[in-house]
Amino acid sequence: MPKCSLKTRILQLRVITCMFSILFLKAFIHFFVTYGIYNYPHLPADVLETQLYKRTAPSLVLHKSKPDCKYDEILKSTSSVQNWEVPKKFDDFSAKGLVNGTYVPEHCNPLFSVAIIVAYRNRQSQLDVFLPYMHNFLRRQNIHYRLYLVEQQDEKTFNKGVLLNVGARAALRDRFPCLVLQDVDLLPLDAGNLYACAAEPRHLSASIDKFRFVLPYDYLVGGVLAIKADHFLAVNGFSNRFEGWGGEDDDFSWRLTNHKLDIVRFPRQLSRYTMLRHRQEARNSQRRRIMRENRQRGAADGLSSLPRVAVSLAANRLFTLVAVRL
Ligand code: NGS
Repeated sequence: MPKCSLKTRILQLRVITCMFSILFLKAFIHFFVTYGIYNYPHLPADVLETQLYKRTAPSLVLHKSKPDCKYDEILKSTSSVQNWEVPKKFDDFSAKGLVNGTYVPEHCNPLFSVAIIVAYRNRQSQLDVFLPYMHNFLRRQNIHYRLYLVEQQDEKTFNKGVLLNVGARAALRDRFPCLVLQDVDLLPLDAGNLYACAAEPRHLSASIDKFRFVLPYDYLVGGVLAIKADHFLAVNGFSNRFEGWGGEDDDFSWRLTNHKLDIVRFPRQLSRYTMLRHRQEARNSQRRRIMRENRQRGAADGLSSLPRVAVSLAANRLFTLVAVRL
């Protein structure tokens, strides 16, 4: 066997070290470039309240004897739940003050009416955590709200866009000025994350534990989004064409941009969420094609072309059920 000279050995060692250094550097750069946005631009923390859209539903009865509700302390609150502290069971949950998923503060007149719309199917274990958690969270916020659970009750492929459009239609009929579109697997952790619309569409779930609390990309509006009812109408709601997982929210984001609407957010320390674990749904292999086609057609498909679906409304103490059969 030929013996390696010292020079060759050193050279070999250098090549290996060099290769490892390059690989390490590549991984390091990749981590920061593709990992998401840590310090995303947000509304100024000290003037959050001035940026919010103060409007209540015309049906809400206001009492002259009561003062207006206050929001400054809620917005300044630093109280936060750690994601591992989120209860998995609510044995002591009280539905006090709730009728059909609606809540009105008792001691003051709210300045915000918010319809919370949740597209849903077959995730009972998440719903069992979501409903009590959300009502406990929201009842502390001094807002008037109603929770619409829009359930797809057929065996066809899940169509979140259609469900959100149907839910929005119900909320618009109830003349809610602000809609919050919320995933059932997301729970807000910060008490200061006030469920209210801003002048521009507001992405609430900017900092999710699943993404290690960074925003994956700046045009993301999936998860939890608060949007004024008139903006939802102006962009023609969601596309009805996305079946299965993915794409409908990015398509909606494009609709917002196309209407020159900015996406605004609260600071990170008010925008944290925990995601309840679940199996990844089957991805819609057609989603990118549909997104391209929708852009060419200019959002003609949406709320205005909602397919004929069977819808029935039912009351439950914790939510208004909007049952949908496609
Ligand atoms: C993008 C999807 C969005 C989705 C987002 C986050 O890739 O619909 O991931 O998903 N866009 C497309 O597929 C085109 S998450 O990991 O939160 O389930 O909302």
